Amino acid sequence: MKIVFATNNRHKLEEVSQILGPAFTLLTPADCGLTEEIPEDRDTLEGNALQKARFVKERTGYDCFADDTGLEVAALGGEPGVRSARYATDGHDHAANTALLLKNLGGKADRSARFRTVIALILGGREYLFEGEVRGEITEVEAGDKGFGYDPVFRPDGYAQTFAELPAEVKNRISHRGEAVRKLAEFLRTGIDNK
Ligand code: ITT
Repeated sequence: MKIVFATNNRHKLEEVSQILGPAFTLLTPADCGLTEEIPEDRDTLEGNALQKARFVKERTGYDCFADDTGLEVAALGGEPGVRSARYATDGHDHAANTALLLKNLGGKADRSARFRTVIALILGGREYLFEGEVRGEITEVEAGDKGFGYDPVFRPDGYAQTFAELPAEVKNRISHRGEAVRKLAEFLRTGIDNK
């Protein structure tokens, strides 16, 4: 099955295509001739995921899905949350975002956090949402060079290593995105929304 993934993040593209496996071929906005930046200025993950998917559907005519993900840190009142990509700057500066997170958490005893992903799918004129989350802790220092974004400082519950130290297969098996993408895949295969 061919489906358009409304993302400009190549790390996400790689993860999602690994999770979906060979039965699905993912097309990017660029593959559909769309080079404009995809807007994401809503104040919830659901709002942003729908905004991205609707933008690509309107511009290209293709059914598609989009992922919006946030890191929610308890001691920071759920921040950076929906602003995870733009926490430190207007851009997607992963190093600056991570440094700011560690600084803001300095001295706090509670380092619990979760990643949450919302996927919006537009198919046959209808919209569907799928969610996934993983709970864990923000480490004191960065560790590992796999993954992307906040992975070097996120240690999932039940593991001694960060997402950036764990093999991609392990991250994909237990992650926020893994859970949401498997729900999406199940729906695409069977037509049953098990959200
Ligand atoms: P899109 O083109 O799909 O919008 P994006 O990078 O803007 O890509 P999001 O807004 O969903 O993606 O993600 C917000 C930020 O959260 C992202 O820039 C990363 O820094 C971080 N992030 C998302 N998923 C992550 C993951 O699995 N591990 C670590 N950090 C992640």
